[in-house]
Amino acid sequence: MNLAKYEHPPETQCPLKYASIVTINLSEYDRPGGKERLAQKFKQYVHQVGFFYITNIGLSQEEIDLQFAIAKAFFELPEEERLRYRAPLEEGSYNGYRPLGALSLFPGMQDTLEFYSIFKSIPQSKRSHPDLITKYSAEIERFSRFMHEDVSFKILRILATMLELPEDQFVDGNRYEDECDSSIRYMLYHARSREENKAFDDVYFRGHTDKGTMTFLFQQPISALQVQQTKDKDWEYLKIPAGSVAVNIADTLQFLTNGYLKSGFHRVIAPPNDQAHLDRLGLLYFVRPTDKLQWKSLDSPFLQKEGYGKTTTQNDQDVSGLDWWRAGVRARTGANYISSAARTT
Ligand SMILES: O=C(O)CCC(=O)C(=O)O
Ligand SMILES: [Fe+2]
Repeated sequence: MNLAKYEHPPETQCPLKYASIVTINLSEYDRPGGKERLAQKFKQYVHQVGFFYITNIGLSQEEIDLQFAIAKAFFELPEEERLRYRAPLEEGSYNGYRPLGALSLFPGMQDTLEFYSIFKSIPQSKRSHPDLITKYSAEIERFSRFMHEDVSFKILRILATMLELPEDQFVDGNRYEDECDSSIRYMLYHARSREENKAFDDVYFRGHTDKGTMTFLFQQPISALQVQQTKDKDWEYLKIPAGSVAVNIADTLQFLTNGYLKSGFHRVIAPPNDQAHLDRLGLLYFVRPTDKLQWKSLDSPFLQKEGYGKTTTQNDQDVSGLDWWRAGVRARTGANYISSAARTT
């Protein structure tokens, strides 16, 4: 069976308040002096706000849409088959399928989304997959390696350059061959009726920051993802058109830089009226810290100059980034997201 070309649903016609955030042309990186120029741009824009867009990342629209097509086909598999590949969530790992209703959004009200995570193609993360995924394993591996070693490493090197840290400071804690829970994620939000949305207070995914290193969110015509750029600002929608990818700085980078980099606060709510009946398919790539990353924050002349130098070892821990990450997932298995302790995911 060959997959049909994935057709993205039409954008909403409803007037919405979209966030104005900076776009970084990643092809600039490969030009002479490009990394340094981008580091200057990041200094201006990326310090206060945990979100930005990137363009010209180096993957074709066909390659990206193939991932959407695989995602769509995965969620069309019978539930019984999807459940056969359930992730060991209780051990703190998302490697595989997270079924519908894994978390409660309100007491007794389970979430209405499901996702399938495909970890890096390394021996430590090997697991069985449905035939559909196995059939496309070469394309999936190429996508995952490219997002990880090309796109995310460019950004990690730009950030390290900006922070006056060794260029590979962040890359070394996120190497492809080291163990971590970085993954492609295919994600499906099930449409809910007006009454259900009311009962859920329109929430699909509570306001949170991501716990990893950074997250990439691909084209998403169904407007439901909102960001809060800074604490004093209102929620605003993100518009992620074809050709752009939204990047979300996550908790690990915030921790390592003593809060200089901000982990983006975001949530997913019910789509506007003209899209409310549509299931929402998502494609994401999560970069998460490895077993080589030491959970100790950093210091640099730049961070000191900016007032974010390291002044305490109080928040450091004798754990790896991987262990820190998994402890977080274990702690929230089945958790009620109503608890303010669960503001990260
Ligand atoms: O579906 C989205 O647009 C965002 C999902 C998200 O925030 C997450 O999975 O952490
Ligand atoms: Fe998130």
